[in-house]
Amino acid sequence: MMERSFVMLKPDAVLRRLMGTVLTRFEERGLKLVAVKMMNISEELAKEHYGEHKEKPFFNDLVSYITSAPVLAMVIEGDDCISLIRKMVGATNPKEADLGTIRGDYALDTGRNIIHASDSPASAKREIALFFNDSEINEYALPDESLIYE
Ligand code: IDP
Repeated sequence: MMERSFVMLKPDAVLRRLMGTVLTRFEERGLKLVAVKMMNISEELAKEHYGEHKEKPFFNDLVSYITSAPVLAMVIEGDDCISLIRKMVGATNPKEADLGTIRGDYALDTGRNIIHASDSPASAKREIALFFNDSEINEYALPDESLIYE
């Protein structure tokens, strides 16, 4: 089923010049980027986005980290792409992430794990609406879709 996921390269990915490398992985896999923007997240948006963790001991550090420099927020479209992108991203703790995953290849610490990706269709819907207006999401066809999909 065609899905959209919310993906965000966190400040460490931006500052470490990993944006191109990570975007290339999604593009080479055959996924379609339908919205991308660099932005500074306000404290309010950070707290809303990570609301489910507000009682956790790492919450304040997480909000500081995510607001410390720009992020690259995006919407990615593809067949069953929410779970597929989570697989590509790897485990939350990069030391436990498989090699070949984004976190497993480029990160070491849970608190600096370079990327966020929606974990379910409900989260994707909520997160896309938090970061993007409908008018910022681009609908277009890729010319090689018949090569990517059966
Ligand atoms: P996820 O990003 O793999 O979905 P979540 O459990 O939803 O993982 O946690 C959200 C984010 O909060 C993580 O990506 C990481 O940046 C941060 N985080 C989670 N657990 C810890 C922790 O124990 N210490 C520091 N940061 C954490």
